[in-house]
Amino acid sequence: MTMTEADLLTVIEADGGTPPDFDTGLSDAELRRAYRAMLSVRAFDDTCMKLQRAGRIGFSIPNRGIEATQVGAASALRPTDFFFPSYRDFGMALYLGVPPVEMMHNMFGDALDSAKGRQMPVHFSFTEPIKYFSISSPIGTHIPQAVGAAYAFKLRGEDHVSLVSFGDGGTSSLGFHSGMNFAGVWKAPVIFLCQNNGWAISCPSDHQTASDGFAIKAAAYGMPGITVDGNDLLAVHQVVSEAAERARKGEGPTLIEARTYRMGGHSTSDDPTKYVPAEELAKWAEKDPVERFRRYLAKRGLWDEALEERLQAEVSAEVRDAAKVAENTPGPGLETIFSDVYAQLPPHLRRQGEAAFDLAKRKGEAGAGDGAFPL
Ligand SMILES: Cc1ncc(C[n+]2csc(CCOP(=O)(O)OP(=O)(O)O)c2C)c(N)n1
Ligand SMILES: [Mg+2]
Repeated sequence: MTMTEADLLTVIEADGGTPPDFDTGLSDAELRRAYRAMLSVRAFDDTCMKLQRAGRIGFSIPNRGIEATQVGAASALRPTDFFFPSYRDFGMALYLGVPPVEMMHNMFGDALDSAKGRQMPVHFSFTEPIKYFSISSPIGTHIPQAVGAAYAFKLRGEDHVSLVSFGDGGTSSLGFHSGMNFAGVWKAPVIFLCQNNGWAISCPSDHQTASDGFAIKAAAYGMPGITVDGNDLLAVHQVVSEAAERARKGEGPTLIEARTYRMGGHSTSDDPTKYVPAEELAKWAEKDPVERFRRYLAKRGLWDEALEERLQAEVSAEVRDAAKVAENTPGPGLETIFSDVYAQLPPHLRRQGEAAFDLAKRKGEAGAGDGAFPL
């Protein structure tokens, strides 16, 4: 990709400074809340990695390095907007007030998981306090869903927007192209947030496309395309705010490419040391989004060591307690296999279910870890 760093929309300089008179659009309380949310992502992420390594959960997805994109985008929208996130978007939920324990119920797939244990870990879905659509494992299939929802807002005269988040690899999916095309034609109020984090599992992002980056693809679908520094929370906040404003005014969709970096493996099943060049990782570690935002807050007089200690203690305790609660919550009952599927269960399934429940009563249900996790 020939686009250079100088072409990126950036606000926070390396030393934490910003251009004179730059208006963040966020209050001091919101800026601190954004910082806390990024720390919360790290705590949640680290805890899930340890839980998986200890064999207490089956799977997780590292979020390290991309916190500013997630939180910057969430901070630009309203809780009434609709989110169609990727599996690597812990920060959107955490910034907008989803309690970590609700996310942990999904990680453990327990009886209080909103999907009743039918989804993989990191496949969150919430209706409160935000509209957070169930994560789709197949890459890109949620993109047309977000466009459909946005078109529905337009038809109903509602001023919500939908934000759909996906990776650099996601731009190679059919869902990306059909979603972008429909959104452009319908002028649907949707924001396409492509998180270019350098990798799609072990495929580097410059093997993903022959075009100069991903934002350029917007032109073919008749919408603006913007490339932003994804490790800069304020820059992401600014471009997502502008895209939301355009969408609410009826001016249609925007494609945003946030340049960031996955500072961990693809998932807990991956060993990135096999393919990520150590010097590349070290280069991006210098641009760590959390440290950069911390320097910004310190320059503004909104951060000090005491605050750091307090926030770190709060987020670690919150995540630790959440894991304890979820681990001690029983698994979903066997009968939930059939709940939420049919208004009226067909007789042949009822018979099969009764036979299975009877067998479980006589022999006992399968326990956690009886089957090897397939991924
Ligand atoms: C249709 C489809 N093909 C392949 C996969 C396997 N797969 C899971 S994640 C992934 C990489 C996606 O990369 P990207 O879109 O850049 O997102 P990232 O993981 O970097 O956040 C692939 C290929 C899948 N889930 N769905
Ligand atoms: Mg990627």
